Amino acid sequence: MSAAHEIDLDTVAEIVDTAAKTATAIPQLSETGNEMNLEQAYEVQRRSLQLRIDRGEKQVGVKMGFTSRAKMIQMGLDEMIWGRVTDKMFVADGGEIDLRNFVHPRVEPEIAFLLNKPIEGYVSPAQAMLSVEAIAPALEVIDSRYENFKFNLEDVVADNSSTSALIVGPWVKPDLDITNLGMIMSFDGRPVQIGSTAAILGNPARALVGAAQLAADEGSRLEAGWTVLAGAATAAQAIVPGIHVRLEAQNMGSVSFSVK
Ligand code: OOG
Ligand code: MG
Repeated sequence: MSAAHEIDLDTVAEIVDTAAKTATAIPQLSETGNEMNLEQAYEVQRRSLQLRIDRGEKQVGVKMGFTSRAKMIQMGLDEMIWGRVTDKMFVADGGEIDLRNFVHPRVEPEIAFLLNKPIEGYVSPAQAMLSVEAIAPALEVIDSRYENFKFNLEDVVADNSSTSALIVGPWVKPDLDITNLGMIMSFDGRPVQIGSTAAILGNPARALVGAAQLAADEGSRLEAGWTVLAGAATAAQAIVPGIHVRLEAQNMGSVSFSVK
């Protein structure tokens, strides 16, 4: 029997929640006596979401992680994961983020789906797209609460998969081919990551399918009105004070924010 059975999941949920709330780095759970299995890690994620809900936040979506080779290689993990997105995590397009609210944030070029119908169970990419009202270029600011941005799969899942902030650009109708659209992420006008939506599982609609699958696995579903982030098309890039971050996505438009 593993030590995992003796872990108090409520205590662990409070540890990760407090770290996020106070922007304070913590040692990896797996190295400080809180080694969990994946199921327990997701339970911690759900309980820490509940702590946010208790403070008045509302779940309005989910984000997928490790849906591209670039991200898998950067973090040394290769299993698709998800995190929960609340209303408080949204930053307006063209807005500003304050680095004091983060531990060591990085930004990623993504695309977002807006659902107008629930997605339930195991569906095909084409079926999943029938519930999509609109798509948009999006920037995700991830911020691991673990020291040195280092974690194993269970650690990162317990930490809500590093979910921290997101900036969603203009919504457009999902009637364009999204399987191979160029993406250029720039800092102060200089490209720092260049990629394609093809890097996201060969078709970002598959990330939506993956999200529906993870929901089905826990007996839930993706809800109408939710925003779903497909996962980064490239490696994440550390952000520093004073820069302007912009993502230009082919045929979709652009989205940007500044760093204070
Ligand atoms: C985990 C979150 C990964 C993505 O887009 O792949 C993610 C991390 O790398 O900290 O958001
Ligand atoms: Mg991401």
